[in-house]
Parts: sequence; C-alpha cells; structure tokens
Amino acid sequence: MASNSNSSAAAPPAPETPEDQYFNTNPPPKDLDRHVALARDFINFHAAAGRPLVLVTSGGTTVPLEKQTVRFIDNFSAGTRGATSAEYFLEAGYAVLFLHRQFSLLPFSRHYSHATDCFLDFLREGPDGSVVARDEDAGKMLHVLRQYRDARDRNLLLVLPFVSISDYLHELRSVTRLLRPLGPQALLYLAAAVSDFFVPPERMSEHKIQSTNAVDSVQKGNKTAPTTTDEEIFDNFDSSPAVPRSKRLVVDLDPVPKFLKNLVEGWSPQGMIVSFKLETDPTILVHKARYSLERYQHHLVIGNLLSTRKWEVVFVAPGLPDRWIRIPIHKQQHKSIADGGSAAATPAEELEPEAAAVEKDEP
Ligand code: PAZ
Repeated sequence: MASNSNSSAAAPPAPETPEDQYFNTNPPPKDLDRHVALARDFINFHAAAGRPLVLVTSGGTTVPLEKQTVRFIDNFSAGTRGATSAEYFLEAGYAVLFLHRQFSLLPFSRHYSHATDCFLDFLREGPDGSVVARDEDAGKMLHVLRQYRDARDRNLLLVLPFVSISDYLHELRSVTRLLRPLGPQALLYLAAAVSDFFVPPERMSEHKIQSTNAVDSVQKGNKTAPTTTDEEIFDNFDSSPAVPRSKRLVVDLDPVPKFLKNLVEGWSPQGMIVSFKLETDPTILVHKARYSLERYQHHLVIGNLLSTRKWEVVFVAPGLPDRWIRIPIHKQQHKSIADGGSAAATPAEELEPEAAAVEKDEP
C-alpha cells in the first residue's frame, strides 16, 4: 500500500532570509538576554499603567576590525541629541528606553559630564569639609537632580548600552519586537549614528592586525627572535606610495543591511517611527531625507547637517512640506535645537545669512 508521504515527511526548512543570515552570522552582544529581560519588564510595567513608551537610540556605532577588538571605525555622535530628547520625552510623560553607545552622554548627567562641563567645576568645599554645589550653579543642579531622581524613583528610564553595529542591530531588533504589541502607543526615535559599512565576520581577523612580520616566525612554529629585517620594518617611518602594498592595511567593507525596512515591515509595523538623517552636503540633505521616508514608509525623518545640527533641523513627513526649525542666532550660545528650538518664532532675519537664504528658498 502506498504511504502518504505528505503527512509523514517534515516540512522543508524555510529558506534563510538575508535578515536571518545577518543575525545568524554576526554574534549577539553577550548581555542581550539580560537586556531583553530588563526591557520586557520595563515595557510590561508601563504598558499596564497605560503610559506611552519611547525607544530613543543615541550615539554612534563602531565597526570592529578585529574580533578581539583593538581597532575599530567609529561613527560621529556624542549622544547629545538622544540624551537631551530623552529628557523632553520624560517631561512629556513618556517612559524612555534609552539604547545608547556605551559611555556616550546620558539624560541628566549630560549636563555635568562633558569635557567642558566637568562636574568638579560645579562643586566647592563647604565650611565643615563637606562638598556642596557652587552658589551660582546650585539652582540648575537642584532642578536636574530632582528630575533625575523622579525618573529613577518612578522607573521611567531604562538605559541599555551598545558598542558595535552588530550589538546595536541585535538590541534594536529585540527591543522593537517587544514593543510590537503596543502598536502606535510605542514611539521609536532613532537618533543613533549608525554605520553604513562593516567587516563581515568571515573576513575579520581574530587577533590584533599586525603591522610588521615580527611574529611570522612564531606563528610558523619557529621560536627564533625577530631578524634585523623585522626591526628595520618596525622602525620604518616611510608612508610614501613606495611602501609595498603588503605592508598597508586595506580595509574592505560590506554594506550594512538596510534594517529600517525590516523594522518598519516586520519588527514593529505599527509603531510610530521617527528616524534621523545626518549629512554634510546641504544640497542633498532634504533629498536624502525624503528618499529615506519614501523608501522605508515611516512617519518622520529629521534631517540635520553636521556643521549646523545644534541650530537647525528639517522635518520631512509624508504629504507635508519640509519644515525647518531653527534657533535664532542670538540664542545659539545658550540653547541648542534639542533644548527646545521653536519653529514658529524664528524670523529669517534673525538667522545666519546662509540659513536665512535657505528659509526664503523654501516652497
Ligand atoms: O549625538 P549628537 O548630538 O552629537 O549628534 C546627533 C546626530 C547628528 C548623530 C543625530 O541628530 C543624527 O542625525 N542621527 C542619525 C545619523 C545618521 O544619519 O546615521
């Protein structure tokens, strides 16, 4: 009797998608499971209270050149935008999941942790040998301290660090999937500066990349000391094109998968998604922002230029004209955009000449 092969045979495994391939070959950060557990508890706690949640990403991702990483390529970002925005989201009643580059700026402590704002400069010795805030700084410090304590005591801020691009993508995927059941109650505010290129693991050196052949003999099992030639190479201060190619480090990078598409279509399809676009060339900023919006079908792209990011940003949203928000020039010393720039009260005359020209050119 013929057997029914369909009922007994196991279904063939689904083919590996490019997303699976990326996440299966690029190892997760060692703390991912712990971070996911913390994020799950945090999300459940606030969802039960009906509080809106925002995931803020902040800081730059690294691209390691070695598995045991000594050297890496970095992305520009101090974390100012993310840390400052997180404070405003807290003030607006959100619970904030703050996914940030390890050691970049954090909400509240950012006021006292920059090289130019070292916390020690805000303190003085009290009469009884205690440490107190300087009189002129005490008011602001007390305000920041109260906001910080309130966020901490009410469990309103969860801080999760990442370092490399693959750490970031693993963390982002896991956390946004947890936010998925919240639908549009979850806001994703993606201000991190994310690498566009990376070294895939199969091409990454395990150990520190060597700049001389001093260890070649050791690696080949020969325990003799380096030869004079090795020492000479070590001392060579010649970086001219005559230096043989074999002595140079040629870095070959692959494009990072366009994760925003996966995020919008799969990880958190109903979340409100705001992404940032950083450029250096003013002539392409708006075009790139609109391209990203149309390609990834999300809700808002905030464009900014490296040189003016603290004073002006452009909001690019579906079906709406581009909207510039600028800090008037006379206020720029005291405030940055992230500290509450205003769209309406910004007459063109108050801006720097180039900025005013841009505003007048708008449709
Ligand atoms: O962190 P920061 O305040 O120094 O800079 C903020 C920013 C420029 C990284 C951010 O506003 C941004 O544009 N993020 C997206 C960068 C990107 O295009 O990947």
